Amino acid sequence: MSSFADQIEKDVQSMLKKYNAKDCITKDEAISYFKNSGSKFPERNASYLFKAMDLDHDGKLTLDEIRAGLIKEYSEKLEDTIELDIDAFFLKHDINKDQKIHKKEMIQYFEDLGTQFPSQAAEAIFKDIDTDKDNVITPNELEKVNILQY
Ligand SMILES: [Ca+2]
Ligand SMILES: [Ca+2]
Ligand SMILES: [Ca+2]
Repeated sequence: MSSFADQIEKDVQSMLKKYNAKDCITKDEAISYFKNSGSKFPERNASYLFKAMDLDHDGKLTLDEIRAGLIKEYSEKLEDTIELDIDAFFLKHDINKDQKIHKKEMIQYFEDLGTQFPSQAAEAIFKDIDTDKDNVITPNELEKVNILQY
């Protein structure tokens, strides 16, 4: 099992615990959870939750439904993070703002940083990211790598 799947299982279990439920969450359990947690609109909150997660509309959230809901939530967050990272990367390196990072720009960046070997540093990054080897990094190419390390 991957760590992602482990995390989802953990979250499913802690959600059941939170709602004081056994193997599925009923609407009543959700309402009383929101009541207990001090929500002003417990019923409305429960309705939102069920609208988002109760895929077969039977008024119960089964383990599979909770799982699917959590996975969706995670992947949306993940996508947001990746987009933010790509934006930040371009802000940092795309000096002439043409939405492409030319090798010159990357070298410039490392020169400004005072890196000892700016072209080698740029070269190393292009080797990883510039998959079509045209010496230009595009947003598409960035999407395919984990840029957190750069
Ligand atoms: Ca259901
Ligand atoms: Ca550019
Ligand atoms: Ca390229």
